[in-house]
Amino acid sequence: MKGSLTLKDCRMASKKLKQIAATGSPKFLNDFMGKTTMKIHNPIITRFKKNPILTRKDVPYPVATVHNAGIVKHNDRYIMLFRSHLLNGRSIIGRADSEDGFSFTVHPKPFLIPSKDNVFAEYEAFGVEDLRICRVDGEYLLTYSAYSRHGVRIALARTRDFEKVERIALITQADLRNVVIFPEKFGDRYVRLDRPHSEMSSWSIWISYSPDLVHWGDSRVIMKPVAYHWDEMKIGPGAPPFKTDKGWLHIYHGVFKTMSGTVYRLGAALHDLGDPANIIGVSDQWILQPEDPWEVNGYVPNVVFTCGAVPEDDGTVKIYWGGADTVMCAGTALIDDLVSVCLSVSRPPL
Ligand code: BMA
Repeated sequence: MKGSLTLKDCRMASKKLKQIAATGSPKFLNDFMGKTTMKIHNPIITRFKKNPILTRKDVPYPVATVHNAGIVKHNDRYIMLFRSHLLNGRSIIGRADSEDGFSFTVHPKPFLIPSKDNVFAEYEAFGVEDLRICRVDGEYLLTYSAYSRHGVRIALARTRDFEKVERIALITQADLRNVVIFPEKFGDRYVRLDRPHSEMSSWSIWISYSPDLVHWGDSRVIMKPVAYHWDEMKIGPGAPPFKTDKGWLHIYHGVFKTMSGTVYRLGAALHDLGDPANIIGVSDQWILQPEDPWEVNGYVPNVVFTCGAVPEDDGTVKIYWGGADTVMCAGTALIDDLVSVCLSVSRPPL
């Protein structure tokens, strides 16, 4: 298989590891892996020097946390819709805006709180969480977790201007989370990645299709955790996928269980441009793990969790993540590096 290691690779890796131990990290990842002609920078994601970019102190109403934000560039401004725990432990969504993608100002009032109307009131009663923003057909589709005594479902809303928000439908049953919608239709259908819960199988990434955004089906599993691997406990969709020359790039999260709790990290997968159910490469290694103090310690320790990334015209992508379910952080990566790590340092999707 493309990207699998031979005995020679392992010997070379062992030699390189000794060199690294003696001299520090290599500048390029594949100096270590020895797998591609294209160089992949190490680290792949460069953290913004002034992380965290947003904390509860920046919010003009009382909240315990600021994390797991969806982000888009709208009319040359970055709009961040972030999750906050209220002081009763339930979550709402706030809005912050930025000119440069790093320095954000929070709006005086929350963006989305649990609905008081019709069916949404019943299913959002315990809070709204982890919103993703997916731009499709010139409007923004918002997918978020709706919590209630019945479990967790995904609600879908739409906006054109981030002022007026219209709830469309609850688009899953319980229990399912982390829905991201592709920015384009395939044939005449919308496509989403989602993550059902299961007692029999480790939680995996699925794909589903819809003619109208409300009714979804033809679901099937396309990516699973790998045993004794950084994502062995569960994986889930992260940021809505974005288009590259080589495929749709999806940054997802993977979880590993340790003796002192779980570790949430980020990984990357590349989906076929014409058929997103076909995954053409998954990075064998994580692309980001908790390292900064505000990622290692906080409301939930050892978590980096993404709901949004903004690809730029200069070949970079800004990636945003919640640190320890407490603060928002940002970093940048070369899109080519993310594509290369999926294709050249890869593991099977299933
Ligand atoms: C997941 C979700 C995320 C959270 C993560 C780590 O199950 O609840 O919102 O960031 O756990 O606590």
